[in-house]
Amino acid sequence: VSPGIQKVEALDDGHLVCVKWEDGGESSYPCVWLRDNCQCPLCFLPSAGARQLLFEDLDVNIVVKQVALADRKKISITWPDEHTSEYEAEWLKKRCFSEEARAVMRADLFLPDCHYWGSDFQLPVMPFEEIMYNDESAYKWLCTLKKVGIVLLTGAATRQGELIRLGHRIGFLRLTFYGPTWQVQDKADANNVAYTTGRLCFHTDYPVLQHPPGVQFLHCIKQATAGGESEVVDGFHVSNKLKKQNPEAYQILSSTAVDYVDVGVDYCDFAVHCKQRIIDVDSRGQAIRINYNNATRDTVFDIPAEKVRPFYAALKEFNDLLNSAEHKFSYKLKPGDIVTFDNWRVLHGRQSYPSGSEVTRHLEGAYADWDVVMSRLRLLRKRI
Ligand code: OGA
Ligand code: NM2
Ligand code: ZN
Ligand code: ZN
Repeated sequence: VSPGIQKVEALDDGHLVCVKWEDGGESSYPCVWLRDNCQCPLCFLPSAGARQLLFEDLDVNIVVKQVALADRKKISITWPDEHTSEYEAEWLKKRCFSEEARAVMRADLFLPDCHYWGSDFQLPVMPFEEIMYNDESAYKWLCTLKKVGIVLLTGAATRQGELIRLGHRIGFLRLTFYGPTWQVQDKADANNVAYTTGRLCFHTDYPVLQHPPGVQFLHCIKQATAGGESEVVDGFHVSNKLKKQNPEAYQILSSTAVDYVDVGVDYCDFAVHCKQRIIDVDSRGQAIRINYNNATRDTVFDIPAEKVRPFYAALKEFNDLLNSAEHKFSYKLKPGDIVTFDNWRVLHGRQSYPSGSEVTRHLEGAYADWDVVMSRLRLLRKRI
């Protein structure tokens, strides 16, 4: 509950409205923003929670004509054209432009809090059915997935279809050229290296897509007796280490556009090409997405020849760090396990396993977008 308003006044020749709170704090709101965000039924469509006011109809140099305290919990503004707007104290408080208030809002919306881990890590485990039926458990699952990057769900049935159910639980799955869900098993004429019995070194899935899937689910239906163990590593943690230990390698990997390719037939025929930086960074140079699959890295490499060796040297530094004993965590999926992880952050791999005449190992996989997962997380938080 926000404090009441003690006083409101226009400043800066009417370009700014200053609110003095009863708790002693102060917030300033630019008038152009206030007019833009008028909540009246002409300017705002409450059923859509969306602005109806057209940008064309906004005067970006607008000033207030009059500002008044309607009551301790509301201010009202009259604009030069006599349009009036009201703003609730709580609504204003939430939208305060101070650095601290914005940091609170940002954290609340996007949960940027990130717990790094290495080989000594305790893999978070939760029962699958519990997250399916209990909202608090589902909320905890998604919060941990966001913060830690990986959660193991246990006790699912050992048949196909459990990931479809999980998809309904969050909203919907991400369809790709490998289908709504896909079967990781040894296949004749495999259209992907994942569909062999071979070892997969650390990778993120599908960097060949412009917007790689944010979240991955792997449901173990059948596990190989020997081999087939899983490995994971915290790509953000390792990227940070690389940045400290070898800034030049970090610079190369976070700036070089690497070509990826995937051509074949599965759900339908496809010829996908994309350029991605292996370490994608934000404006402050912080890693925000790892795009690395050695199998789909193209033979075409669209960089000048003299940059090729330095690139390989940089990638070797990164790959070595990913595989160092202090960073990687190993485990073996059991039938009924579903590993859920952040495919933008956590790199995964598997050991090879013997091939047989029958299927000796079978995982069902699926993807979801972070938008869908975060949406469900926020709704669950509101509900519980
Ligand atoms: C994949 C994959 C892991 C495994 O299919 O992309 O990484 O354990 N599979 O088979
Ligand atoms: N599969 C597992 O980038 C990739 O090709 C990842 C995708 C085949 C759906 C593998
Ligand atoms: Zn209005
Ligand atoms: Zn994979």
